[in-house]
Order: sequence, then C-alpha cells, then structure tokens
Amino acid sequence: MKLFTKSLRAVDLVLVSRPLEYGNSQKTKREHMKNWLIAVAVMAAVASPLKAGDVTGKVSLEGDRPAELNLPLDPSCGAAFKKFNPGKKPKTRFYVSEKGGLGDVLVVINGIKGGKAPTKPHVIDQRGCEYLPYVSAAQLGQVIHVLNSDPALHNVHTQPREAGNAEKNLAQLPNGPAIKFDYQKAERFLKFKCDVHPWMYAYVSLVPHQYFAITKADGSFSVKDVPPGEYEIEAVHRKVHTGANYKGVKQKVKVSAAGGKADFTIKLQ
Ligand SMILES: [Cu+2]
Repeated sequence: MKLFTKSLRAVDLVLVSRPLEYGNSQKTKREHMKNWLIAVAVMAAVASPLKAGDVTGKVSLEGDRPAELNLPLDPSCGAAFKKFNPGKKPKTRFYVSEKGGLGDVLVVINGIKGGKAPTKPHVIDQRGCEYLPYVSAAQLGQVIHVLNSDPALHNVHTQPREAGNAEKNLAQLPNGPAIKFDYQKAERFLKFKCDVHPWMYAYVSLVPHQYFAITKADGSFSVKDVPPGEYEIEAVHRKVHTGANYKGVKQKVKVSAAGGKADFTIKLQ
C-alpha cells in the first residue's frame, strides 16, 4: 500500500508562530505545555499519512452467455496448443463465468494522474498459437515485449487507431528474441494480430496512469493504491463497447484508506 504524506508546511508554520518558551512562572509553564501539545498534535496529524486504498468490485454481463467458437488450428499450431493446454479445446474467448462474471474488461479510473510508468516491460507471449494474455493493459510509457514460446513462425502486426501510434509488422522466429513496442499515445484495446494465423489476436490498452485493472475470468477486479477521493470509474468491454474510442459504463466511486467499491453490469448490445 502506498502512502501519500501531507506537506510539512503546516507544522513549520505552527512551530514558527508559536515558539516554545522557557520560564518559571505558572503562566509561562502553562503556555509552554500548551505550545508543546499543539506541536505534538500537529506533528502526529502530519505523520499519519493519507493512505491509498484499493478499489474492488465485479463486472457482470446481463443477458445470455454467448457461445464460444472453435478455433481452426493448423497441425503445427494444434500440436503447440495441446502441449501448452493439455485436454483443452482451442476456442474463442468472451470470458463469461457460470455466474455471469465478465472477464477481460478494462476498468479504469478517469480524471486522475499518476506516476512514472514501470520500467519492467509488459509481456505478451505466443503460446499454442494464442496471444496470452488475450486482453491486457499497460501504463503509457511501459515498453511492451512480445515473446514467441511456440515452435512456429509468427508475425506480430499491430494495428493502432490513435494518430501517433505507428503500425508495425515484424516476423518472429520460433523462440526468437522479444519484439519490443514503445507506444506514445494512450489507446484502448490496441490490436496485435498474427497474419500467419488469422485467429491470433491480443488487445493492449495503454492507460496514461497506473489506476486500472483487467477483470479476471470471474469478473472481479482490484485497482490498486488509489489516493483517497471521489472519482469516475469506467468499465469497458472490447466486444460490447465497440463505438468510437470504446466508451464504457461509468459510475462514481468514493475511495478512502479502506478502499472503494464499484460493481458494474454490462448489457450486450
Ligand atoms: Cu502466428
């Protein structure tokens, strides 16, 4: 948990305007004690930090669970998929849990600034001819590394919509070195695809601060370490909110040191 400490200026002012006095008279002693208590109280207030809290909740889908489609993998991809996912069938992923929880939703706090991007790269792997994670988010400025753990040749073809984010298309040998992407503009669901395997997609949202999360398969999320305050929070699903710039469902959330709570219901359009 991060701590946000108040400026020390308040204490400086009190200490300067009420200097400690030393003397023997009762009045001077009382004054001395009063000043001392004020100084201690103010220092205690300053020392107790404004604690950030985690905003948690669940995103649910209203309506029927959409059917998943089988992915037509070629033999080499089929073998790679089996190796990484024994017993599973390659399918499209909408990620609706049995209880209606909706995975792969971008949950983001709006109108907030925050921090330097992590120096650790945001990593996407190609395993069994799938991009994993399929949907993810990174802080703007964080470098994206795309790996290839497959015995197959892939190409990584990005298709940004935001002006200033350049399209790139690079071949990647089996187990070849990471391909690095460094995008400069915030963009929701920036698409990565493989032209060799037309079912392979990944979507990375580039968020201009660190207060975001992607829902897990059960729809739950946790946006970590949000400074106390009242904010707009938005939940965006790539396949539901397909309008201009992926505008999602919004609500207000109050955040204290104990965190905040925001549940969403997303309707299929
Ligand atoms: Cu591929």
